[in-house]
Amino acid sequence: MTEDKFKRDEDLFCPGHRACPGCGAALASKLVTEATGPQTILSMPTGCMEVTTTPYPESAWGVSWIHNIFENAASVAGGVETAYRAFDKRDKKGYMDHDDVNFVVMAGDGATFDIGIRSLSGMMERGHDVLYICYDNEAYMNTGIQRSSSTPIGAATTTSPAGEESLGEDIHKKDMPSIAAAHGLEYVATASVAYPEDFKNKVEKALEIEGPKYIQVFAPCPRGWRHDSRNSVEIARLAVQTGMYPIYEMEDGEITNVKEVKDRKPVEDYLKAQGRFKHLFEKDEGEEVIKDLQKIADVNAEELGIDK
Ligand SMILES: Cc1ncc(C[n+]2csc(CCOP(=O)(O)OP(=O)(O)O)c2C)c(N)n1
Ligand SMILES: [Mg+2]
Repeated sequence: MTEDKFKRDEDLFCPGHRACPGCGAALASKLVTEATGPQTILSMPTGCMEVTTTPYPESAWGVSWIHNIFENAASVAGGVETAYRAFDKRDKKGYMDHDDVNFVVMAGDGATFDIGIRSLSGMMERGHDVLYICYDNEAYMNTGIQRSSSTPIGAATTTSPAGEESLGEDIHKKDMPSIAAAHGLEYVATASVAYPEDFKNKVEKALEIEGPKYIQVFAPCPRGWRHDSRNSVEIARLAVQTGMYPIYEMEDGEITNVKEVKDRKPVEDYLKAQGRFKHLFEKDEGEEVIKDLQKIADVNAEELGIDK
């Protein structure tokens, strides 16, 4: 591409990638690069965002981008960050100052909650100056919609299918932001692609802080959640408006900011919009699961003070 067609400062996540229409993770990626700017080294493990944005020899990324295996995205980012510290102490000809570079991980929920949690924990414990962003589409989408420990109860996936014996996933979603906060992080936040400015502000705020930071962004997957691709943002908004996916900030372990909701909607509005919860409305036993999910939203609302 010629220089004038490829304006690095403006388009750091470029069109032409292979993500599905309505992909929440692709939208999240674009928002991340808008917030980080070009002086960023992004570490990304395997997952939908990796396979759809970097088919060899192409890349949709205008920031420095490192692919690594599932298990070690956080270790790689921590290693790069440490290398920049070392460069600062020596002749750093040709390298930017450590303080001028953003060290970022972007990884799916499977990579974060399950397979990469050890390296994430180590990176946070060692105190690397790394912002870890999990794009949460609540399953292993790239390999065919298998459940992860982020999948909410009641959701049908290929490994938690709904059928005669099953009502979909039966284990509660792991509270990953609290696990991150328990490492003593100064900044942990949840966000949603339905509130892009809020998300970008959180990324910018996190990057101002020295040390490890964790942001989890809700990213609908039309293919995996079985909804029309045009409804991704609306479904993400409903997740917040029902209390199913609260968005908040935690500073030094304390909740300091919550997106409040006026006239919180029933979770049914959110569930009905997605095929992955369809069986809950077709089987009598589904009613109990819907009640459980409503309870999760109510507890979120009470504990976080969501209701306006
Ligand atoms: C150690 C290891 N196990 C399994 C796989 C196969 N694999 C590749 S991508 C993927 C799914 C990733 O899920 P997630 O991190 O949630 O990202 P998403 O695909 O949903 O974007 C899996 C299981 C792998 N590459 N490496
Ligand atoms: Mg996923």
